[in-house]
Amino acid sequence: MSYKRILTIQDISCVGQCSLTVALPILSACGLETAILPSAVLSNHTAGFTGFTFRDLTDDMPDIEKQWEKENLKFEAVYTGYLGSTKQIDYVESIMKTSTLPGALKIVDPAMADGGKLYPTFDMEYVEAMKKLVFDADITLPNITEACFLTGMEYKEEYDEAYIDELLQKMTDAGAKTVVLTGVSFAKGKTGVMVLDNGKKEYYEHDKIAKGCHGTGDVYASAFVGALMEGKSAYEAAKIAADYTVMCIQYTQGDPDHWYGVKFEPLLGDLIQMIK
Ligand code: PXL
Repeated sequence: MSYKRILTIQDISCVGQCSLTVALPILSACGLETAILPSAVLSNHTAGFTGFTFRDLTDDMPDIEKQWEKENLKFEAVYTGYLGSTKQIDYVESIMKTSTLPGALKIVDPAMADGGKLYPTFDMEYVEAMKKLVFDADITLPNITEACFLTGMEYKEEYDEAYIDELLQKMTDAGAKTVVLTGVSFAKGKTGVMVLDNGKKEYYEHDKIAKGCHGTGDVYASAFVGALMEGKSAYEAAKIAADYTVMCIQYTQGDPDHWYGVKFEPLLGDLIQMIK
């Protein structure tokens, strides 16, 4: 079995089962040496708690990058999620150049919006900066809201396949390579993922279990990256990640105290089985 070293850059939400507290265990369970670069430290995520603390770690990044350069530390892939600031995006772009091995994969989850709205810490300046990162990446995993912000297309709750095709076309025109568009639903009670890879479009549909479960975007993206790095194609990885995320939502459902994230840890063994 290959043993790969990946870097993931996203926030530490101390409580809330999202970003690094999800990515690190999932990527490690998939067999990857996982280095982390925290973009910010929050007391908890920003969706649904009464407030949150936020320590931006942007200014630490250039020194971390210099130190890694001095040690000649290089990664076979970089996977980014929720970032701390607009300025940070420039630093992340630089790290993607200086800290990668030749042929390293750049995987960008824009992680900035959902349900037609930006998350509370972001504005349009951030969206503009994020465009560079997304359209320069090898693979990006936006949800429909994020793809709309990135392309300027109108966000719709109800749509048909022509709308999704236009969204994918606009992403491609702007420079996107492989696009894994999440939360694409054509039928009541169903949702799925549309994968555009090497000009080929494939859709994987599954049951829609609950509305807007927190942290599932990060569970999905992390499982996708884990499966991809273990040699699956983008479509296979998208399917595995969808099946795993659905299992996690099902496992969490019915526990009203667990509204802030999904119980993904007890099902890591199932994810590993799906990948092997
Ligand atoms: O899951 C995305 C995410 C990551 N990090 C923080 C968030 C969110 C979503 O709200 O608030 C801090």
